[in-house]
Amino acid sequence: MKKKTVLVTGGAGFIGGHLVERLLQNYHVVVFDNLSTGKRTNLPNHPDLEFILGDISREIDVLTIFENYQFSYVFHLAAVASVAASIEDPLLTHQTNMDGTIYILNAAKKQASTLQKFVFASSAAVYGSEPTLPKRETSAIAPITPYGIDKYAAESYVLAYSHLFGLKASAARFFNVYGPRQNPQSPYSGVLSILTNCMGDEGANFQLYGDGSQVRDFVYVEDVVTGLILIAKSEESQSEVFNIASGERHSLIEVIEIYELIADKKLSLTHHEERAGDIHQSYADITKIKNLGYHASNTLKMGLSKYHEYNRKNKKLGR
Ligand code: NAD
Ligand code: UD2
Repeated sequence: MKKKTVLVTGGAGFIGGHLVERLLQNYHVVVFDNLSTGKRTNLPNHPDLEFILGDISREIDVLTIFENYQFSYVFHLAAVASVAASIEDPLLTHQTNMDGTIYILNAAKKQASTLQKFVFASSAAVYGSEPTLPKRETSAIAPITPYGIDKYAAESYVLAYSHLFGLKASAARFFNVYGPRQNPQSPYSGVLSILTNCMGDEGANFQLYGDGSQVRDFVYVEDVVTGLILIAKSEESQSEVFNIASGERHSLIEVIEIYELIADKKLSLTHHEERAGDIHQSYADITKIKNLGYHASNTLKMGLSKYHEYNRKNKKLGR
């Protein structure tokens, strides 16, 4: 039987690459990516994988891909994923994160009768610094960066297209995602990618901003993939938005203690002023996605062990 075709925009990125790997078990996958932050090496060589180099902020690129394929599912992950970049250049970010999303929605709308689900990658950044915890999907929306503003606008568009044009669509708000192939190069990279790098490097020093009491809900990338596929397959998810997180909460100090046990190493760290605008606590209520059958299979300890092991092996291979 012919396999169904799935589109993953941003499929060559950190999260996209993991999603594509899982989807290839059952589907023909088309990745659409401009490789601005993504890499071909994030993707496997597989007979059911097609890579298309293109830019979602160019309408012609988007129209062409939807003219050439009939998709059963669309996972829209392509974005300028860095908050710092969105602050530096809000307009350029907006062209990808907002305009690009509308181009994709307009094209997907024409396939609404056969498209089984359009899933949009949103972010916990939509909740901003409003302090009520845990964050539920019904919590106040108060984005404080161009990135968060565009994510909320884009997810609202996705749900509006569902109501207006019968597009079967849902959105997922990821909390702090971590795991193999996350890029640790920028000071604004996810803290666990930086920490993992430090744990695997003898001379490295970790810079701790604030006193380490800040709390986050770190979710392992494989669990994000599980959540995305569950949302795609579920009928109840239509026109709804879901938090994807682990449901665990840890302070940075706790995370460091857990990591030191896993790596059997004392971390060298220096203390620095708390970052301006840093949110003290962020964690999710995941009841809504649990009601679809989700559970995070990886505790923080399990996820960090896998990530550390992956890094160790790659270092040995000189990658
Ligand atoms: P990433 O930067 O690794 O992936 C984004 C991908 O989109 C890259 O492959 C990049 O090349 C591609 N891309 C960017 N602009 C494009 C354009 N104009 N046209 C085509 N492709 C383009 O980031 P990630 O962490 O894998 O994030 C994936 C999605 O998840 C993003 O939408 C991001 O906003 C969202 N998200 C990530 C996190 C996290 O913790 N990593 C948290 C919340 C939400
Ligand atoms: C996350 C997102 C950010 C934005 C924000 C919205 C990531 C990588 N960042 O920021 O884009 O959506 O949520 O709330 O997903 N830290 C250190 N040392 C380091 C790096 C970080 O102490 O070298 C601290 C940092 O000050 C913060 C915590 O670790 O208190 C987590 O930092 P982060 O950048 O991984 O994630 P976060 O939640 O601040």
